[in-house]
Amino acid sequence: MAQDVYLQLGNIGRCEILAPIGEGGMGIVYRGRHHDLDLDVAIKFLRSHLVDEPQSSNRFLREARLAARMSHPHIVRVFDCGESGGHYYIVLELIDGQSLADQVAAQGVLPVGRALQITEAIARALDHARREVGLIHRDIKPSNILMTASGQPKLADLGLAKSIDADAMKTAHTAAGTVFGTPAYMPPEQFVDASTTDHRGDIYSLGATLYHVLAGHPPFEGRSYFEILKQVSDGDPPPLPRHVPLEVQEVILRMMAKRPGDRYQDYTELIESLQSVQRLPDDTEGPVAHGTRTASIPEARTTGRLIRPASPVENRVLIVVDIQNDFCPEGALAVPDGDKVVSVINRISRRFSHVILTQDWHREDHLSFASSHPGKKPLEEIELPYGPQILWPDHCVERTRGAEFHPDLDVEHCELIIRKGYHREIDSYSAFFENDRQTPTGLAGYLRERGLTRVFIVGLATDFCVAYSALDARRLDFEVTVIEDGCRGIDIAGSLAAAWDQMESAGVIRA
Ligand code: VGL
Ligand code: ZN
Repeated sequence: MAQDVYLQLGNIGRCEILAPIGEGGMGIVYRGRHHDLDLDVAIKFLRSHLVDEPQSSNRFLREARLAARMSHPHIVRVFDCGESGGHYYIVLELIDGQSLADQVAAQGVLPVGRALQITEAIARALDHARREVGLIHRDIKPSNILMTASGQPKLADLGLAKSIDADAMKTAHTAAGTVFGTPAYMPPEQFVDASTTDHRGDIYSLGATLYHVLAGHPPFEGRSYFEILKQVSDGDPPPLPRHVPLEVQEVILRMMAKRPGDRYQDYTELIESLQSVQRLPDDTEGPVAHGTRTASIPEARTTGRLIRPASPVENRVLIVVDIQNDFCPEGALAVPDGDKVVSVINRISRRFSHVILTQDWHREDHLSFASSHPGKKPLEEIELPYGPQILWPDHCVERTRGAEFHPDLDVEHCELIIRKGYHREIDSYSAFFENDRQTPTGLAGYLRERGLTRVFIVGLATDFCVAYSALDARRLDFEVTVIEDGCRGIDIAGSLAAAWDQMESAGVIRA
């Protein structure tokens, strides 16, 4: 028996070998006692069949060297490493508890607050490791998080870690195209090529770990590697238990976004988010936005689960925003060259089998009209109960010619018209949420139910209804492309450039 071999050794380095305590991918772990330090330790041996592969033994010792350069309360410490009589070993801090995986298996799912604390602690450990030694772990999962008896999580097993640190690079190489890790927790990009995975891959796996401790099982399961791979690249994890607040589910979905660019981009951002959901549910209501006009569009406060349904054959939809007479030259709220987009949109629409039109549709005494507020002029801003509102000239009054679609707009296969702004008290720029930024129009539900996940937007005006719609669609986890040629803007005090900036940083594709 392989384990007996080590027990029979009795000693290695400065340590006495006491009893086997566990096994990992590359190694077998024993409890031991360090003579000089007068300390109980863990001793990890490189599996005997790997000892003769120089690559494995190098990688094994590299793990020790990387870890030895770090000192963090949530990273397992390394005391020593070496080779003796053909055995490679690492002497580690002994954790007197079980792994998070064992704990969940034995005691069931963790309370949400506890799960978030642990996740935050590991995020801090990863942030530290990344800053100190440029480390990317690449195998974050519940069995690699050890829990001390007093409940402190410690990140373990840097066996697959890579360092992007320049001099570590010379010794530490993962050949391009190499794939490894634990599939159920691995980000899609790591299946393709582990050598190019960056810290956002760890953020994904930490999200999958958080999912596991809240659900009691990994986000993706399958009978084979390829079954899991398929799920990881195309599927959505099954819904989390109902007691997990939606805000927490949203954090997990963002950590586990398929595309690294859609995840938290760094640990600071992630930790902030983890902290803000730990403060739920008492103080989630931020103050209502007040006062001064800003160039930035307020974020939609969504409820509802951000989960995409199964994909139909054609999952693209074109949303044509407000191509109405009042937004074209000679209209009441004319957008410069607004009518120039009509022929462009007619042409583009033929390449879509799903087209939706939106229609600005106001009562004649609508509160977004300056004329409804004595003494106020268009483009002034006022405060309505839901927040700031720019005042406009009367436009798109229901059943008037100004509210009609441009006569040349030719989209005979339009399947839905979404009207917005039809209540006197509230305006709606976005096709998804009214200007209180929380009342849904129903469009997201329509798109989701029909599996239309790739949204393309054209129309008027780029910096208002188009930009609001695009940002909300991104926030709701749709893929969004705004086709510039099919849009024109109003541009009040730099609003057009600001809208593009905001759209691009939200991940809207500018085509
Ligand atoms: C719009 C201002 C007021 C738009 C609608 O379609 O962009 N802008 N109502
Ligand atoms: Zn309007």
